[in-house]
Amino acid sequence: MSVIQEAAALLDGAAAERQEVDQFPPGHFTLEQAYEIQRASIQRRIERGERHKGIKLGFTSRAKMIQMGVDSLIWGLLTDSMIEEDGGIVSLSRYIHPRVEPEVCFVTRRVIDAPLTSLEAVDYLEAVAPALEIIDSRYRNFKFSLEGVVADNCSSAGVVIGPWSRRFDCLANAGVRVQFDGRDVLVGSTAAILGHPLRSVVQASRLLHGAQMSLPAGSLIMAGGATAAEALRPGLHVQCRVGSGSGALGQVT
Ligand code: OOG
Ligand code: MG
Repeated sequence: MSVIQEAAALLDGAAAERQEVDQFPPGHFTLEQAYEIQRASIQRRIERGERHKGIKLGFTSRAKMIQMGVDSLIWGLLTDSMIEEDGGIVSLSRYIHPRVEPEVCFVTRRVIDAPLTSLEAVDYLEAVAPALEIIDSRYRNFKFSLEGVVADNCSSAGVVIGPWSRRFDCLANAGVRVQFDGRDVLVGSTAAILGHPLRSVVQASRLLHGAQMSLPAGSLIMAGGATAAEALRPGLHVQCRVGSGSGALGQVT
């Protein structure tokens, strides 16, 4: 087996078995190969019957870069099996050492197959929603290099999406608040996401173009965490609110 297929099988197996693995030695593969590993590992899920659902961006905020010690924008692929229900119960046994972080999610209304400008981005979007991402690195102790995390599909594991709306006007510098059992644990602003979450759509279009990929209409785009992530524990009630009052995008639980 090639380095690519071997790493893809290892990481896919780790996710499926909820078993953490050691990091690859430095220089084991390049960043370009890491994206190939990511695609090969998702291909294994597709062959098991999962469906492509869209993409996620990572390290679009300083808070996330600092927490994880990685300072480049990265992206990963979402499948339908990662979707958790808004207001539902998340079974932690599906994960290894899950953390949660506040995001916003877009759904596209047109195929994205060329780089977009910020002005064009909204035309390609059907709706936006407050969202929570559940990240779950397959690496031991949640520690990784840039190449390592990309190969591991950027720690993608779960996504919880709140109510959809076309309130794109609410996205500029909206307050983001995550509560665990009613107590604030993560507080920030949508402005932390590349200055404005719509820039994540612009970046997504560029990254897709660079990878010679397109995104069909109806795809999800997770904009990236607005704050650092916080570990999940059994029994927690987790709620995320984006915006407030007349500028509220809504909440997801
Ligand atoms: C990598 C994924 C980063 C984000 O929103 O910045 C990410 C990780 O932190 O494990 O999802
Ligand atoms: Mg994220």
